[in-house]
Amino acid sequence: MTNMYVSAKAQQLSQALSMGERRVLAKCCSLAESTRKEDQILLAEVLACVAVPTQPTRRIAVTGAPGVGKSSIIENWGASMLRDGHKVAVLAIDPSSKRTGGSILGDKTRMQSLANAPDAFVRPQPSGNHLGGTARATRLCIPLCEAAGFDTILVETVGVGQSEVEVADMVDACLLLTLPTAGDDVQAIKRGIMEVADVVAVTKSDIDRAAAQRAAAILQGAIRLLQPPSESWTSRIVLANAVNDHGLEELALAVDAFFAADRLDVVQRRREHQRLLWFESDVSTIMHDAMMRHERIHGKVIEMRQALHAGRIPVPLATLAVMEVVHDILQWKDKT
Ligand SMILES: Nc1nc2c(ncn2[C@@H]2O[C@H](COP(=O)(O)OP(=O)(O)OP(=O)(O)O)[C@@H](O)[C@H]2O)c(=O)[nH]1
Ligand SMILES: [Mg+2]
Repeated sequence: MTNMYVSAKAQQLSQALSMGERRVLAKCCSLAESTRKEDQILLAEVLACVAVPTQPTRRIAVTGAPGVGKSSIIENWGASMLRDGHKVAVLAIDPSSKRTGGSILGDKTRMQSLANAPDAFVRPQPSGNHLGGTARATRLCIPLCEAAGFDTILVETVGVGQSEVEVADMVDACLLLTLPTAGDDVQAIKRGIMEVADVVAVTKSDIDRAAAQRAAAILQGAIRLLQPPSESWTSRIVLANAVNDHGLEELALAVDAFFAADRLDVVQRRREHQRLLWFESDVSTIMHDAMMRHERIHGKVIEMRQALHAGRIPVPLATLAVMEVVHDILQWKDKT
């Protein structure tokens, strides 16, 4: 696929990775989180070497408001998948805390049995210093986990704003968890998550089953209104809880149906599209960074920001001023 030079170190790492060596997987995940150029090069080489998994893999986002029960469901559902012979990796994104911070440690203890199981891998994703930093690392960790033999990758993300939209573009299926309270349903619908949810689980159904059933009915109606009818998939609503595990089987069945053999080409096409989106987004990031490092462009942007702030200039004019500098510089480069 590629004729790039691959160092002996990258070959060693990719070999160890395909043997399923957990310490090497953890090391590669650290490379994915690193912003150092040498690390990024090494990781790109590793990913270029690893073989495509022979069995189809499943990439699933588990999303929902803070405290809705994501980690608890993952722990119990994960355990049942392990019993069925799956190998499960969990990438837990937490935008609110740093590597050593509060709720990540909470997650580790909440997902204790998964974290200790030989066929599971739990990796908290430290929040990046800049927006999109976490998404970048998670996106890279998914193929790393697959290379190490994990067939099911669960990405736990707190359902607040941007992280949800970003995560939908790196997984095959989105599982949305929601509480059985009317307020929460409306919130979920408003925030537009319903459009991308492939399976919706009403959580903590042990507390008030009747309320959970009512919430499920409301959500069913909302989905019919919000999602364009699709021949290939109609979103499913299930009840679930992590106390008596009632409903977990329906949840698992809904996800299994999403990944049924006759739908694998749909999943494959979605991944192809995502690869291009990933590339486009990386390209605009490097272009932007490179341009902003140029003294004249940077100076003009700062100048225009100040002018806008002071109300001295309308936005279109400020934009044109920056564009003029960019064009000038590119033309000048063309002539040399
Ligand atoms: N009654 C009941 N409580 C639950 C259930 N699932 C989770 N909880 C409790 O709800 C709290 C939050 O659960 P978590 O699994 O940590 O929720 P989360 O969505 O991962 O939370 P964050 O990662 O912090 O956003 C914990 O105190 C759990 O014990 C459930 O099905 N029933
Ligand atoms: Mg959690």
